[in-house]
Amino acid sequence: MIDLSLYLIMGSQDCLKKDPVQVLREAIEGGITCFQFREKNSGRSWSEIIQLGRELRQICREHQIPFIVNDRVDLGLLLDADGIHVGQQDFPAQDVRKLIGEKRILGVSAKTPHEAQQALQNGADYIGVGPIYATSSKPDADLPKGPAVITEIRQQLPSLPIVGIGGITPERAPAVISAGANGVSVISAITRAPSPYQAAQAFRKQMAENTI
Ligand code: FQP
Ligand code: MG
Repeated sequence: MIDLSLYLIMGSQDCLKKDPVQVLREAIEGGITCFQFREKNSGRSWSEIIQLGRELRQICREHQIPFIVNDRVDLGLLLDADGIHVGQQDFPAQDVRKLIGEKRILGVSAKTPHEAQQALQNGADYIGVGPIYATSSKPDADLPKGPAVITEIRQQLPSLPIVGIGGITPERAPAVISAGANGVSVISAITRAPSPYQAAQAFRKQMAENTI
């Protein structure tokens, strides 16, 4: 399995005035281990999204960072992504698996142990569980659940890779890992930081020093 320990999710809508290409470069330099391209309500045209996707894909390839595409199987296949991430309202996981084959990674969002179990049955390679804390990056997010939901899922599914998502900061990351997650997924904490490089480094440092 891929290294999910510090999983950056980003689209141009998350970068304010910064260039997403630059944010990704800095984040990779700072130590992210996985990347998801999630373009949502950015106002960009499809041809602009595809062009940006190609650039980000290339950077990930150069640095051997897994490149996952959010929601869109067509975009993911076009960009030769390493994987696709879908939520409960998206294309059904088992159908995504049929479209992407066995070699590409399938990530599925799960909010409860039941959804986690279903995701595994439907072919998920990992699940994203959240929101753990309150988030500003996703206006339609549910209420925060706290790290305990990860522990609950971990008890039922001992070997399923889990990444926590939603409002995770460097300071909160150790609690998410200690609850049983393999990694943390972040948007704002890196994309909106004055230095995405330093923000990614801060995550690495906190997780190295405060988890066993
Ligand atoms: N977990 C992860 C990951 N990535 C995500 N994009 C989500 C959860 C959320 O469909 P979804 O997925 O509920 O919302 P959206 O499409 O707006 O992102 F595990 F990869 F961290
Ligand atoms: Mg989705």
